[in-house]
Amino acid sequence: MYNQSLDKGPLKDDGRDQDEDRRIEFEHNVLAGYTVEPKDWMPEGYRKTLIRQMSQHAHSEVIGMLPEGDWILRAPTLKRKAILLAKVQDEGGHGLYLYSATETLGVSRDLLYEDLLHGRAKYSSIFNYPTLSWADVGVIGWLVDGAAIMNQIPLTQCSYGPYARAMVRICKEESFHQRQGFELLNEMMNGSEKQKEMVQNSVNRWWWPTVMMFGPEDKDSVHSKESRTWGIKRVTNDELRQNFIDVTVPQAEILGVDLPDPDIRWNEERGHYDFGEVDWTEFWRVVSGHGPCNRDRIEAKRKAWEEGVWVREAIMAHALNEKVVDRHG
Ligand code: FAQ
Repeated sequence: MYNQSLDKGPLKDDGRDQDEDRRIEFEHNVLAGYTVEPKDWMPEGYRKTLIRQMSQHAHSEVIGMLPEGDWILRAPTLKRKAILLAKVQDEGGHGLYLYSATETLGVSRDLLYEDLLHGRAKYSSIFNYPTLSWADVGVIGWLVDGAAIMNQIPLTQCSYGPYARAMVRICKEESFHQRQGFELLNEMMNGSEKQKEMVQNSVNRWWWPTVMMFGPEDKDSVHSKESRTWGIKRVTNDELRQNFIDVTVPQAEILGVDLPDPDIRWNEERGHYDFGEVDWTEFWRVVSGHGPCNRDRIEAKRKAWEEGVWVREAIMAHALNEKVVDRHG
């Protein structure tokens, strides 16, 4: 909903800090459920937090194309190749919606991308792990897209309109990805012993990195408090992680795979599954650039950026030419 009170121009100077008055009113309106649009007044911290989170999210989508992209040429059948191509293409599309939505906050896509290529911007830790077998493609769909949806559904209710609207479309596509990943694994689990082993091995490698995707525990999350005050984050990292585990354990049972955590068991009192200790040292090692594939991921993107110069120049020349033709008939 467009909120006029967020866009009413300078406040009367009654001796109080104008920005402080505006911030209080802003937070009040956001809590009341108003949607903030690009031209509305917003606190600088809100704008910066959104640029940080939305650009990290966009980078995650485009870096996320790489691990699965490695399997396009090796897909076992034409049908699987077509599905995988479409999925990777969807992820590129998600990156584009998210870069566009971030640009509405007054920052250029080129600048954001430069930050990624120079290691100044983060992207999701999960994409720094290698895809070693075909089963990894199914496990990324089932677990990684499953975790992404769990995190992104509350973002459809985010206070910033362009981000919330991008999330609606992205969630629809991600949920299709999650189901096709599950279907691929289900087929393998009904196949040969070797296929079943591949799936189990893949689940063993991807389970903990997926549980880490939701970010640090709430007690160590630096941005959660402000993000929740501003209606950016609606659900905490730990709540999302718990929800993900609660929905995924029964799915693993249906597939017939074991999750590599001996502490997972139903807790009647809490109404949730208990689970084991996350290795936060590994998480921070990967986030700080020392995961198995961090260097390769950035190198692949840098190479694509450099080799794509002529494409960007051609597109620009074509666009300018169209403009000249438009102007002169
Ligand atoms: N990886 O204070 P918090 C996908 C950083 S999309 C790396 O809790 P916040 C689609 C965090 O940035 C997956 N860094 O932070 C797909 C912060 O560092 P900073 C991406 C992480 O923002 C599927 C510091 O730790 N999804 O998978 C991670 O309040 C399949 C402290 O953390 C999104 O980006 C991490 N996992 O909460 C594609 C969703 N976690 O910035 C291909 C939007 C935390 O101060 C195939 N983002 N950090 O330097 C969010 O919801 C939030 O940003 C969180 C983190 C929940 C990720």
